[in-house]
Amino acid sequence: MSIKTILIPNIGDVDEVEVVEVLVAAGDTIAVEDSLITVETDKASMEIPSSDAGVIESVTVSVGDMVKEGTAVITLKLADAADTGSTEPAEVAPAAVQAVPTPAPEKTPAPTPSSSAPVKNIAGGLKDIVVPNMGDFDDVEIIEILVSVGDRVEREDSLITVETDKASMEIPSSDAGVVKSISVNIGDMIAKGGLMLVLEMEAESSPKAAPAPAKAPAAVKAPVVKDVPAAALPKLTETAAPSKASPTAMIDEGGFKVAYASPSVRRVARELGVDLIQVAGTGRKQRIVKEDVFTHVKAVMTTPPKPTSNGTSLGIKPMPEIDFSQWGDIRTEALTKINKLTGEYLHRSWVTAPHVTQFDEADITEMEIFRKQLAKDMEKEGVKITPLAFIIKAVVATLKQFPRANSSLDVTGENLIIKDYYHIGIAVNTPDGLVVPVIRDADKKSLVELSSEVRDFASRARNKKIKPAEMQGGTFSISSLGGIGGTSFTPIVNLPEVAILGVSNSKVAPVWNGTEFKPRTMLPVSLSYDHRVVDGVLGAQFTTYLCRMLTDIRRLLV
Ligand code: CAO
Repeated sequence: MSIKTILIPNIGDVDEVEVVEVLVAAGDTIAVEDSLITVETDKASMEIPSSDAGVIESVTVSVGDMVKEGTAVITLKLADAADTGSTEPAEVAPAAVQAVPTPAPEKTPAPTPSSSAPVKNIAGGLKDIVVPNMGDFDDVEIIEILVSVGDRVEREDSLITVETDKASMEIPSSDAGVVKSISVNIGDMIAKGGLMLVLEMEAESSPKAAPAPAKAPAAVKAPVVKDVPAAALPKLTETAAPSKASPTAMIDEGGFKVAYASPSVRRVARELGVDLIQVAGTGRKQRIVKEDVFTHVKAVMTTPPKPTSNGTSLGIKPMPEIDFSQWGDIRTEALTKINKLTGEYLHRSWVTAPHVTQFDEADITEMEIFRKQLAKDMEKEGVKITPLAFIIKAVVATLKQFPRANSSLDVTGENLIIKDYYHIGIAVNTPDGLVVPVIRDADKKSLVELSSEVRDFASRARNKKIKPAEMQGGTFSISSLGGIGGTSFTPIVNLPEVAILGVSNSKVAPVWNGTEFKPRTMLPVSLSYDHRVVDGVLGAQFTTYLCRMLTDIRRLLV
């Protein structure tokens, strides 16, 4: 098997160029045309491909080396079966370094003047600036536009950056003047003669073209890719002083950031959907190398999303699909629309608000004596008075005492919106699922009105007659399972409210009054709250006050 040294080919007018990336390593198997290194001046970068296929024996250049035509890049154990045993150095065939035009027929071609004359002078000092001869390229893609309308450009200032899959280069202006209009967009394909922009010339014939302040130091005027002989493309020009306007540096000029990366890195970034502006470059002069793109992707993939005030993704892995029929007979029932909506809301609340639940018991013995009497009276009127109406009244009194529990966090999570109205949501169980109609201005309603409204909502909810507007605007919710049973439960806060009261089944229990046990009717309540807004002390104060109101309902009149 023969060994071949791959040398830098003729790269045009340039004496020396800097190696900014080494794209291969000893032991790599490469094919003909695989890129070996990226070299760069301040205006253009290109990849040097291999003229042969084989396994790399050694890499003889490093990042930062200055190289020129004839410099050895690698030694290659040739894959070629015709083993001559030769160890002669071999220069890459000039054709091999020519950048391969990017095939992208779907891209919109940039406008090309039909005239064979490359430059058209327009009366009034306007001039079309077109793409000069770029050698073998039919069409190249525009990846950056370096000027804006109104910019003053000097002759040789870079106007756009074009890129093939092997090289990128800047196209300079043939004239000085002020940019009147730009005729191309990023992503356009452009060829020789393609109109880039229109310049208002600085000639005497154009009195309007007042001299504008120079926008960049002389360094940006370094000559770049000129009319390039087709035989040795892409041409690299002599390395000038570092250019502040170079698109290959990470710059922020007028709020416009441009990444500093070679064509192959840009290609990888495009394939992975990575915005190079977000990537930190670790190469020389903060150049972005392929590893930087991979590191960025890895970091994004492995960093859990930051918690947000609106409870978006937590990065939890989805449940795997399980075939339950493997363990027995199954039936599949579709969730109702209400089930699905409720599920979404409850899930969002559950993962967004840190929940704490405070439990307490209210002695409602006296309240129940009064309620039963009232219920009997109101029965004739067709109104059913349950404990819930009393609980709503007591809740409103407690919210007035602790306004923080009648609030919402704003979307930034930095402000509390405290409401001076008391709209109480009541969880209603229906055959299709849970709905929460809202009793407006509960503070202004009597026990009878509250009872009637709860009945009306419950009946309309179960007959699907509740309007969406009737379920909006709540400031606090109550979920009463008291008519069903249970000793206590932990309701989920109905965001953007900050607290919810769960009511369980009251029972007569022996209660120690200091001297003896007495049978008392005890109502279990549980207050779940958003701990971002309500702290433990407030939670306990809330339930204590609420229970006191329910124990002595005369206090509700105060
Ligand atoms: N303790 C003991 N008994 C209670 C009680 C309590 N805390 N609350 C109500 N009761 C009694 C009532 O007095 C009534 O008794 P009678 O039939 O002897 O008069 C009986 O239980 C049934 O009451 P109700 O449930 O019809 O009326 P309500 O005003 O208490 O509740 C409503 C109305 C609409 C809230 C209720 O019907 C309902 O749908 N509750 C379910 C709420 C829910 O699904 N919560 C869960 C949300 S999270 O999944």
